[in-house]
This record gives sequence, structure tokens and C-alpha cells, in this order.
Amino acid sequence: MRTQVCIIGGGPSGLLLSQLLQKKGIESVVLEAKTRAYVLGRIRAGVLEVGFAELMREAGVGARMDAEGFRHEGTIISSGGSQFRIDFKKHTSTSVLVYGQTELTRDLYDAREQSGGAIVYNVEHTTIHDAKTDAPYVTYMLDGTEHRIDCDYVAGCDGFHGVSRNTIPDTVRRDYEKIYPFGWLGVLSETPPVHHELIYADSDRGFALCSMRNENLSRYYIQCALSDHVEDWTDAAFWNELKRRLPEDVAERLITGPSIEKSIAPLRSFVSEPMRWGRLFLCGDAAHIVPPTGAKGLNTAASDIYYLYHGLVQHYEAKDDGGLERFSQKALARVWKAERFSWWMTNLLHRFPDQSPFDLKMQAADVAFLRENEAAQKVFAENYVGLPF
Ligand code: RFL
Ligand code: PHB
Repeated sequence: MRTQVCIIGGGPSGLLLSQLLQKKGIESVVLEAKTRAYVLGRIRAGVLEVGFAELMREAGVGARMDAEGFRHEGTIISSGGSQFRIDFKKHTSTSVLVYGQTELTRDLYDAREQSGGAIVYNVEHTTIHDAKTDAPYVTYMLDGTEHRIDCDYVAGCDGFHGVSRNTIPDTVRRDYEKIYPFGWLGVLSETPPVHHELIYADSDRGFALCSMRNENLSRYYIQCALSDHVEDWTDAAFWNELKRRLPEDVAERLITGPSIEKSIAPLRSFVSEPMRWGRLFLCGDAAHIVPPTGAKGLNTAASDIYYLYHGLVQHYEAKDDGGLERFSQKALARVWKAERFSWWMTNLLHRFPDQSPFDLKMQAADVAFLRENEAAQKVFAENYVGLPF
């Protein structure tokens, strides 16, 4: 088989890229290691920056997001029992959209299927060949048979555990990583959200986050030890711990219910450079990971897709490779800023096992400055709603 762009990974990055390319008449094939149902079963991101939402609209898949997503014009920070609000609208004239990754991925799958987009599920042993030549190709196994796709370009959208990044030789690639000494235990429950905006809470017992998917679907997280297992956390223990980390009035309002999903995610910051090697381009979690504190993971993938999409369109429509040549540099420049914000917000609001009394005072001073200083709130708001592409 031959296509113009072979996309490895049918998560949001790969699907969005294939949908955008199709709008410009550029052919692609998406290879996905799992099934559609498996991908949709992963409960992940909830907050979309304006830039991501714009890209969904450009791809022709923004209708349900615009109808059902919730515009958030601010967020609450709670620390030491007191709360303050950061007003995105006032500081940036814009807002974010709360619309789950599950729904957005479903919209992308539906659109790809309606327009006959090629998605191959359950692929195994995906291998990228000859990425440094003008004739790259990808092989994979399906039902015991080997298949080959010849292409002009390969987009590595296969997440953190994919094969694309590792195709770039160690002599060329440099990885930067920070592992945090805790994880997030997340619970999804069919209960009304405790507040109409997100609450990021710092407490003596550790971090907590109150988020949501819709009027009757809430998403809550608490910082937990890396050694914790989901099975050890009963629903009652989770709700009890969450309440202890929230301001009293919020804890009193919290409506609890049975969890419909419960999982633990470790926190890590990671960037792999460069994001391009010959005709292979890395996008999204394949190239970088952020701790979820700033809600930046999926949103950082969006800017990679934006740069790659425009580079490919420039190549096919104007025979100009400038955009593709600058891809890695442009994508990384924005990625590192999102990394910084996510790292800073994680440091601001979590309890670290080795924190000294001095470290705790520094953290408290950082929160107090944010609470009292309009300029600091503007910096926060600009980063949270998303830096320009
Ligand atoms: P994905 O979603 O991991 O998709 C990659 C796909 O590639 C497939 N694959 C392969 N396919 C073919 N061959 C192979 N060899 C393959 N190896 C893997 C996989 O099966 C998969 O389907 O990466 P992508 O598309 O780059 O999307 C990234 C986002 O999923 C991720 O950044 C976000 O979910 C991160 N994230 C958040 N991001 C936000 O912007 N806002 C948030 O509010 C937010 N909250 C979160 C999050 C991530 C979380 N977890 C669990 C990591 C909250 C959590 C708890
Ligand atoms: C979520 O709703 O899953 C979510 C929201 C904000 C974050 C992280 C996760 O910072």
C-alpha cells in the first residue's frame, strides 16, 4: 500500500492530524495498536485551550465540542484553607473549554469513519524504515501477516510507549526527564461537580483537584504515593481523603457517589529532542510528557500537530519545505514553555516527601504572591489558557 503520510497512533494527535490533512486533500493511513473501544476507555484530559478548540473546528469536528463543552473563564486555587480565583477573561480576554478527551476522540473517530479515512486497528510490531531517505516505509503485523506502507512522511503520534521516538538513534536523540515522587489517583463519578469551575487545592495532606466532564459527571484527583495501588483505595477512603484536602465549605457541598473509573497516573516531565529525524516527525506524548497539573498534555500535542500540518500543506501545495525544516525547533520552543508551567504548578501545589520547613515557607510565599499580585495572576492566566502557536 502507498500513502502520502503514514500516521502511527490513533490517539487524539494522530486522528486530528489525519482529519486536518484530509481537508486539504492529503492522504494518510492511521495505524493503531489497540481497538477504538480501548482508546475511548482511557479517561484522560478534560481542559482544552482555545488553540486546540480552533484546530478541532478547522478539522470540521468542532460542532459537538462547541455545543456540549463548558467555557471556563477562571479557576480557583485553594491553599491552607483559603481560596482565590484567577480570572482568565479579565487577564487574557479568553477562556478554556472543558470537554473530555474521550468525547473529542470519539468525534474524531466518527469523522474519520464517515469520510472513509483509513484506520488499521490492532497492529503489532510497527517498524519505521529508511526515515533518513526520500522513500521511508512502515511495516506492521496484522492477524499474523506482515504489511508494508510506503509513504512520503511518517508522523509518530504513538504516545509515550510507542516505537517512533526510539527509531531516532541514541547518538542523535537527547532525552530530558524529571520523575516526581508521587502520582495522581483519579476518580470519575456520576455526581454533579462541587463547583462550576476547577478547584486546584494545596493542603498539608497533599494536592487535590476538583474537575468535571458535564453537569452530572465529576472528575476528582488526589496526590498519592507512588507505592499506592488502586485496589487499596475504596471509594469511601478516596472521598474522605479528598474532603480533608478541600476548604471546609467545599467539602461540605461535595456530593459523593460510586466511582465509575479509578486509576493512578505517575507524574513525569519529559522532552525528547529533536522532534524530527529525516522524514519522521514526532507529535504529542511520543515526544514529550508533562505532569497533568497545568492541563497541558493534550494541548501541547495540538501545537505539534498545527506546525506539522502547516508544514505538510506548504510542502504539497507550494513545494516549500521551510515549515517541515523548522518543525522541530518551533514545536520545541512552545513545548518547553508548557513544560515550565506544568513543572512550576506541580511544585507550587504538591507536598514533596523531602520538603524542609524552609521549602514549605517558600511554597507558601509563592502561593501568597499569586493570591495578592495581579501581574502574577496574569502570567498564570496567560499560561493556563495557552500561549500562542
Ligand atoms: P496517546 O493518547 O497516548 O495516543 C497514542 C496512541 O498510539 C497508540 N500506539 C501505537 N499505535 C501503533 N503502533 C504502535 N507501536 C503504537 N504504540 C502506541 C496507542 O495505543 C494510542 O492509542 O497520545 P497522543 O495522541 O499524543 O495524546 C496525548 C494525550 O493523550 C495526553 O497528552 C493527555 O491525555 C494528557 N493529559 C491532559 N492533557 C491536557 O491537555 N489537559 C488535561 O486536562 C489532561 N489531563 C492527562 C490528563 C493525562 C492523564 N494521564 C492518565 C496520563 C489527566 C491524566 C490523568
Ligand atoms: C481533568 O479534568 O482530567 C483535568 C483537569 C485539569 C488538570 C488535569 C486533569 O490540570
